[in-house]
Amino acid sequence: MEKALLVSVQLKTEKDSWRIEDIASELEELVSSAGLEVVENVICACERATANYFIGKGKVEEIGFIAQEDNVDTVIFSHDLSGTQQRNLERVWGKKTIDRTQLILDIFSRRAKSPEGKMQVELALLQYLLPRLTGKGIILSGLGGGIGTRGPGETKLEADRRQIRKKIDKLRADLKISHQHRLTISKKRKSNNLPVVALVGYTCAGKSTLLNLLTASTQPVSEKLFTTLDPLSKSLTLPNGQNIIISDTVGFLHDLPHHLIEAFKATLEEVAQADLLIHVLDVADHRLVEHGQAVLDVLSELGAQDKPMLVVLNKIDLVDDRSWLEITQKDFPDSILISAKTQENLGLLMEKLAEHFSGLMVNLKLILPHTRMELVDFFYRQAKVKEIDYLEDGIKIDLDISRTLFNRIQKDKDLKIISQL
Ligand SMILES: Nc1nc2c(ncn2[C@@H]2O[C@H](COP(=O)(O)OP(=O)(O)OP(=O)(O)O)[C@@H](O)[C@H]2O)c(=O)[nH]1
Ligand SMILES: [Mg+2]
Repeated sequence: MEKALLVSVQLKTEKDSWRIEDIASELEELVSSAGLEVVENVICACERATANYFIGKGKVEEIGFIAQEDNVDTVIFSHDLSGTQQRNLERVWGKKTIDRTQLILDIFSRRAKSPEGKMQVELALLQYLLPRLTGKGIILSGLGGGIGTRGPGETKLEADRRQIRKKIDKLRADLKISHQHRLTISKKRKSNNLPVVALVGYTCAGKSTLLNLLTASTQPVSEKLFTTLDPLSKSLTLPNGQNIIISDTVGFLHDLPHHLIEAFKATLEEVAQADLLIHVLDVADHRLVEHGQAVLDVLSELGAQDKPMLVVLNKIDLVDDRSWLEITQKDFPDSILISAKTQENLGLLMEKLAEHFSGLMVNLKLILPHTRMELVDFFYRQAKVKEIDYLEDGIKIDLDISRTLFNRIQKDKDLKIISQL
């Protein structure tokens, strides 16, 4: 297993509400999720970043010594490094040195399965690399063919930049096409008039576990960060008979690299288009409040900060002190406590969802001719049939149906509506 030495930096000049211990522990989780072994995590408090090495000379020496002693393969920084800083540190230490953004990009590129996911990661990676090119040759492994030949009079650096910009443009154009395709699908869905609920939240909060439970799906889940990259939508029938679409998306993170959010905007369209967001939080994590804020920050970047939101405090099975749970719940207005693992309060969540959408439902009592059995089937599938009587002169049905579906069928001349509430 590749051995990693972590450098978690706290800059006095930086306005970040996160405690250094939390920044350090999250970096460890990221590194383990990337499949590396953490041998040591050095915490550095610095006045400000230096141009040459990011951290002070003394620290550079100390870390170099530890890196040799522990025989580490890679040094990983909690902060982004410039190309110069990265090269200087690699030269002094003789070790591969990367930053948090590169680490996250690496995790994403390993996890990306769909063609769209892969293109998005590649776009983010190239945008990260572009300002860091030096002309001395940067290894663009796995980027499909590397960098092409130079035109007359061009320096190597210019040629590299030109090639990368070309590739970025091509990726953007290709992503636009797949985005269009996605929009067509979601328009189709909208024409079915089903409300869309998007699961959002910090990575590892339990979004996919909850989706699996609610819709009997088999979306992969794991304790590693960023398990889900590709969105998945499923249908779900609420207790009031309302059918909805529920979708799972990529998890968020504190200080998520901007390029990555940009590149994933198309996938995150599900979130921007949703009628309701379910914000899933891991109530057993002591960084709960910070996680919640990080999610709200990403939602603002997506322009989805004002969407109706239901806060779900998940993993209550991991908290023994129930009174602490009640106190925590008060910090999140309108939240509910659940466990996607033990299924505690799952019914309550379903009721809350039904309540949210109940304004969209209408109760009908009607009579249908016996020749319209397919409509009875339709009601069983798309609405909630409360009572049905097969009478001599027709089929009498009492049902709750969504207002949008009702609008679609109400002009049917075979329908005799007795009452509508
Ligand atoms: N104890 C406990 N564990 C849970 C619960 N819900 C989810 N987990 C675990 O938490 C880990 C993360 O769950 P996921 O469903 O993969 O989380 P996610 O939010 O989809 O994560 P990303 O896809 O990375 O964004 C897994 O190991 C789950 O088994 C819960 O209610 N209780
Ligand atoms: Mg997931």
